[in-house]
Amino acid sequence: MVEVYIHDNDNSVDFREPHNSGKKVDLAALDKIGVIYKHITKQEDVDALAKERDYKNHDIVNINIDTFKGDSDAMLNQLKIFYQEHLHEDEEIRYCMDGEGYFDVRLDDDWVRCKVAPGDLLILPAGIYHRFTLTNTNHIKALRLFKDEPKWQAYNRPNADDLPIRKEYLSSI
Ligand code: KMT
Ligand code: NI
Repeated sequence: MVEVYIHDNDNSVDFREPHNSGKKVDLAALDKIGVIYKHITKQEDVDALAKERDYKNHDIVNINIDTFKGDSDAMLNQLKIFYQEHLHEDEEIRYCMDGEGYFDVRLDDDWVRCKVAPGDLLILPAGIYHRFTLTNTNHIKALRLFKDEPKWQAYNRPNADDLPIRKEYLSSI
């Protein structure tokens, strides 16, 4: 089951550590910023949700040291990219199948950290600033659902502040 809390913003510690400030965040607060959480155990229920929301594509990613052929520098470099604060122009769904990970979503000056485990599913609205990292177990297998073709284009903060999708998001919450 997902654990949600405010990140402690202590950047002297590896970003894969919990960074739990001790301030809990409830699912209603996530909902307020447009993030929907569900716990789903059956793949067919994930498929049904994807269909209902008109998703057309998906992929499965395995992120662990083997993905990078044992090259921990290469893994760290990729993790640093995932960890840059950014947004996308499409809503996206992430479903944890195995392992665990942290999805951080922006709430004003704070990061809300969502620790996902198998069965946890997050719907991130278009235009929300977010970032991702593995936990210190260094392994996740996740299903990524895309509305259309995967739009990997990531717009980093603060450059993305002026995008129409950012303004739409802000006026939606
Ligand atoms: C994202 O949107 O940041 C990602 O797809 C990261 C990997 S999903 C576990
Ligand atoms: Ni992203």
